[in-house]
Amino acid sequence: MVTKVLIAGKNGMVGSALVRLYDSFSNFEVLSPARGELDLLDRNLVFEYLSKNKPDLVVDAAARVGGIVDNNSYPVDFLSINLQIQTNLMDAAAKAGVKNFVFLGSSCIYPKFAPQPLKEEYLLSGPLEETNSAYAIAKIAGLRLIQAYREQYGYSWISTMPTNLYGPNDNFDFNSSHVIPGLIAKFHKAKIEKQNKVTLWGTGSALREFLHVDDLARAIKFTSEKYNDHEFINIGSGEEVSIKQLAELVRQVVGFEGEIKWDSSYPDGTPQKLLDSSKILKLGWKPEIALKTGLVSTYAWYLENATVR
Ligand code: GFB
Repeated sequence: MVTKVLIAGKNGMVGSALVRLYDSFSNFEVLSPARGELDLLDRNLVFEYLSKNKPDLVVDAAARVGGIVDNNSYPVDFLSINLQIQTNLMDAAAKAGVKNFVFLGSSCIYPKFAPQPLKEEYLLSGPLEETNSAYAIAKIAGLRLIQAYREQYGYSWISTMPTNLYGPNDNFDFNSSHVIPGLIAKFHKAKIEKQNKVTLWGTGSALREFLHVDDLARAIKFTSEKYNDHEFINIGSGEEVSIKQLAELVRQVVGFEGEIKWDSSYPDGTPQKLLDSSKILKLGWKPEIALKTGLVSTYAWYLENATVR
């Protein structure tokens, strides 16, 4: 029996990893419309597409995402666009009778000072991190809408809560990217231009957990088949580093030999956001790509594919 899976957001880092994974299984038919074919902000089009194609599973990997400075600069985009995309997809999927739906949260939506490691029940237990509160509220609304569809219509739809992600097909733009692609691009430019220093944001003391996007794709397929609960489920690697340690790792991988400076006029954001992933680990999933290995392969992808500045 072939399962039809719709991957929304196929050109993004998560969406493209999901397409890579599901394409490798002969018992899945992958629908991965690009924005030109299915504009997720056009509610009527989304309803038409879902009722015409009737997928068995929808994974919403489409969102307006970005690093700390991007979030801080465009709160309207992060709130309005994400609310529209997720609501259009879920409402259209419900109308089309889609059996399974996986929504993605993000570890940055936990309270700024919640106890670590973060358990699922800590969500909404305290004030949000200001730099990305618009994105957080949009994502929290999406988690709640999944639960509402379970309560009101009995759907077995679920939400996952990934930690900070990195990998191929990420956004490597200096200003709008997340930290790993940002550092890869900055160290690489400094290396080829023989600069003697690179200035990074904040103090470097923030702690972050990182998961390779191919590990996340496997976790999403795993939970869509093995997990069916009202509560969302954390997906983390358990591998945590300070941004200073990360900068050292990326510097070695890229081969930059100059100095690293820190500009504390930029925000550090949440001091720490390590997930407690014991629930998914108990179910039998585990991460397979160690950070150093993932950094090496991501830099190789960058050299092959990303337009080098
Ligand atoms: O990955 P990042 O932008 O987002 O920043 P968050 C992580 C940490 O790296 C922060 C520091 O403490 C940054 O100050 N950093 C140092 C840098 N140099 C750089 C640099 O050149 N670029 C970037 N981007 N950071 C995001 C949320 O928070 O987490 C998003 O804003 C999203 O909404 C994401 O959910 C997962 O990890 O701080």
